Amino acid sequence: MEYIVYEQKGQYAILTVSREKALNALNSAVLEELNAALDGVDLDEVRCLIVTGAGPKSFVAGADIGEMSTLTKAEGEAFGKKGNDVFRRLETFPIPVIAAVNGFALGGGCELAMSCDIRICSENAVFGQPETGLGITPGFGGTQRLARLVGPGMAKQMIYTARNIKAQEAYRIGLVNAVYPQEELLPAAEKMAAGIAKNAPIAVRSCKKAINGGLDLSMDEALVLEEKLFGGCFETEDQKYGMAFFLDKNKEKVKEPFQNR
Ligand code: DAK
Repeated sequence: MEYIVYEQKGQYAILTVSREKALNALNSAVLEELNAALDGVDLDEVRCLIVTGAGPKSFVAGADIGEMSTLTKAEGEAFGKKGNDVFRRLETFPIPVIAAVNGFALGGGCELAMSCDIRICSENAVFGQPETGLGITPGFGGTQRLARLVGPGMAKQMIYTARNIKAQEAYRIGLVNAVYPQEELLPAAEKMAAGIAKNAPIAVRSCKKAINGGLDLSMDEALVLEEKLFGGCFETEDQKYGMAFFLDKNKEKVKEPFQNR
């Protein structure tokens, strides 16, 4: 692959958008490679995925403005669909995805981060949806995911004004969970990924399904969804082992890793 670097590190993996000379902007090739990289994730082994950008300056500075500038209406829709499909795939990917936002996350970059389950960022990170300043709407889910994450009032302000916000403001409005010095960002993401990977994988995946699925349902329907996913855990060996370990009074015993079964 030319624009995506994928590295598996035991039970988690790091996917890096690597088109540094264009601040990792998303052209069609990057989007296609991102999709192909997701095809290649070994879901039997990998329990958490980190998405980041190459270099110290930018996570992803948006969709490629050069490529977009000459699109027709039909081509614009096709480009939007290509991005939406891969971002939706990431959002519904079976395992948790952490965005380690290491700099600019503008337009499609902010939308990529919002498609991940969890966002953390570096102190130099900048978030924004500058599309209205370019004569377009956000096209990779920004109008929908930003409103769900930070509330409609703040999302509308950011989108209508096309004003960028810095890391601390992103933290204040709940767009990111934590802010780190640049050099501590990836280690923090890896520590979080390893912590997630230690927990029972089927339970973690079920939690992702329950949270994501439940947000689109009424509370009554969402609780039924949770009950079903909760019930399903009792057919797993990991549940039997996890609870038996807790109940075992032998304090010397060391907890075995969960088996994903
Ligand atoms: N696209 C293409 N190239 C980009 C880019 C981008 N989004 N962002 C940066 N680059 C390139 C620059 O052109 C420059 O290339 P060279 O001139 O060196 O060849 C290189 O990266 C370095 O950028 P700068 O020289 O500008 O670096 P600075 O530090 O001065 O500025 C910046 C950094 C991030 C503030 C600035 O580059 C910037 O403002 N970039 C554009 C940010 C932006 O507006 N992003 C949002 C793009 S709009 C849709 C589908 C998708 C979308 C919308 C609709 N539908 C189908 C409906 C998505 C839209 C977007 O993402």
